[in-house]
Amino acid sequence: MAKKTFYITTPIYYPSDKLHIGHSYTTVAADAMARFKRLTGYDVRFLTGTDEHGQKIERRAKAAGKSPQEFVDEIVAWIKKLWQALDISYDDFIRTTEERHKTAVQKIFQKFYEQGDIYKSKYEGWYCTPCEAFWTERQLVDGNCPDCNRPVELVAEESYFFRMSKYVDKLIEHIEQNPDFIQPVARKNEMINNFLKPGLEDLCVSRTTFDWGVPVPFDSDHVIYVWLDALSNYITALGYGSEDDQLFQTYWPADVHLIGKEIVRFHTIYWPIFLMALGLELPKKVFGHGWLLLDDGKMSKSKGNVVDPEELIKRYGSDAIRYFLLREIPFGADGHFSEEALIQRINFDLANDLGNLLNRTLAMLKKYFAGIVPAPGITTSLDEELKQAAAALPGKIEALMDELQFSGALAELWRFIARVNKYIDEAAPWTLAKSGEESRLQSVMYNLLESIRIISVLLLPFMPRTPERIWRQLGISGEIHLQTWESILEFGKLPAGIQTVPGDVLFPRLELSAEDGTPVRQATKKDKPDTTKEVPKKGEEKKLISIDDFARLDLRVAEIKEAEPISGADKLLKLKLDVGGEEKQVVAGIAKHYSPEELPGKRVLFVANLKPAKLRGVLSEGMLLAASDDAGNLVLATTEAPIKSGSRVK
Ligand code: ME8
Repeated sequence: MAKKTFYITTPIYYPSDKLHIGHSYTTVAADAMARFKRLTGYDVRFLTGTDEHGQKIERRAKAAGKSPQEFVDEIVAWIKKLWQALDISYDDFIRTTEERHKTAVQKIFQKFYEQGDIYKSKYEGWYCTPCEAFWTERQLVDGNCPDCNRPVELVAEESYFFRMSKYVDKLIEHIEQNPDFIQPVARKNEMINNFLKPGLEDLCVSRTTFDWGVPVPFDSDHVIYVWLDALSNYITALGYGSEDDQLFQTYWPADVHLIGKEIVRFHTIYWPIFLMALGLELPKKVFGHGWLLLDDGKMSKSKGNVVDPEELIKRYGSDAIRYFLLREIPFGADGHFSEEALIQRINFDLANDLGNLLNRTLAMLKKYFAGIVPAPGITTSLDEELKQAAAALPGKIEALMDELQFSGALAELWRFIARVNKYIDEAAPWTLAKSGEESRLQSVMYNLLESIRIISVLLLPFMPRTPERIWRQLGISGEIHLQTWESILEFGKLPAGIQTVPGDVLFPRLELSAEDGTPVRQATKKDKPDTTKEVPKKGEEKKLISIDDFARLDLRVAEIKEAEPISGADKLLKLKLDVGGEEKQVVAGIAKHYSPEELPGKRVLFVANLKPAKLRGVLSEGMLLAASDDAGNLVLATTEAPIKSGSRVK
């Protein structure tokens, strides 16, 4: 039987500038969906590309001193590299400057003209060049573009017009009869109430005041309006209007056009009307997602490194970026992007929940079964509950993905990861090992490994690189049949007897460095799980730190040179220290225990790599170590015998 098809598209991007991380949002989401559908057995076609014509690009090229073609070629090459770095698995990349597209667009225009949908007249009105959109006086907001709020230009030129009004009633009927067509629902209501019900004006579909576009086939003074040109990409890329339209026959209508909310109008009004005029079916769904915002507003490339996708991928890796984009914001809503939020997701979700689960499990397996997957033994109701949760998971995730709820799907997967982590604590393998309950221990370890395998397969659409790293450690890297959707529908497909290979931590914990905002790894590769150590008992893990953690402290001997009170702060003293010839200033909460006079000359222990901070407006460049007891006594930590200031304390 032929596979079911699934055709998904992103918008085609303007190569007017390098893209920022917000642009990657649509494409990452579309890629996750395409991968999910491939995983679940669909014959997928995933299209993306670039929207290269129009006044905006022509002006940018001119400003850069390049021909438009030269200008777009460079940016398009950069965009393709970016998609590669983000593991975007598109099947086709269409450029509107390609012959296959231009010829088909001209045929479409010709057909409209011949059937009387297009007529020639004169356009007088407003034009927003950044949005490439026409507006009437009535639609402007404070004289600016209602979409992007930027100034508009008055345009008066001879144009061809498309008779939109002819199709309005049919479109309203279609939207009302197909509740899934425009998603989320709020956007559907906006289209009907704000644009369709008030009546549609005919649309200007050609321009004469610049050249960078597809020429109108029968009137070379005109180029085709860039949105008519661009929207057609969804069918020209399938060979519509060419001799070989096999792909079009196979994949049209699209299952979903994924787009940002500001271009919903073009995709749910103009595009369906053009399709109706061509006598073609409409896409099944148009989903308008929200925007990724910065704390100080809308994203733009001018905001620098924080939004530069290349830089972010270099710092954090593409899987972490993809995870953040898909997990952080419910698809449809606006959300905020910040590096702090990204690092939190990496530390909590990826390093703690997921990475730790793998490390703990493999460390225990090494200790109890020499790293070899055991056959399950005695089963309890605790195991049954875990297996049921695992069995229900693929179905739940599929339902959420069908609603394009990426964040919900990941939340569901992470609920299961939390469940498995809790299972470790509940089943307490270390207790089973101590009391010699071998058969029970086998079951627990097996269930953990099989759960991790299920998790890894479900991660594939979202984070395409991480599963392979997990499979290598599980020892199933080449075992394709253990990496499929079918293999996770039933619990227990992981064969016993496999030798696991514990490796690097999946996601080292990170923190933002104070100086330039670049992330610092808190853990290093050397933190590979040390499987020779006792597995800590429940509750103990959090209290212990490794020698590497301790080594991150820069402790020094310092000599107090001066001390003085801080006015208005009766607990604080301002101290001047000598640390191996370097002067440091510290604010210390010791005024109740030491008078300023008795301090100079004391050699104390000083934390030299603490982030500087201001206390009561006074700069403090570190911290003194002191001991205090429950009775409220406090003494400074000093060296047992005199030693040079600046000496390292280890
Ligand atoms: O609109 N957050 O191209 P484009 C989320 N060429 N999404 C964002 C975003 C942000 N901060 N900034 C941009 C065009 N996007 C047309 C499309 S389709 C026939 C023609 C999304 O390069 C935006 O919503 O301006 C849109 O979906 C996509 O990036 C491309 O934007």
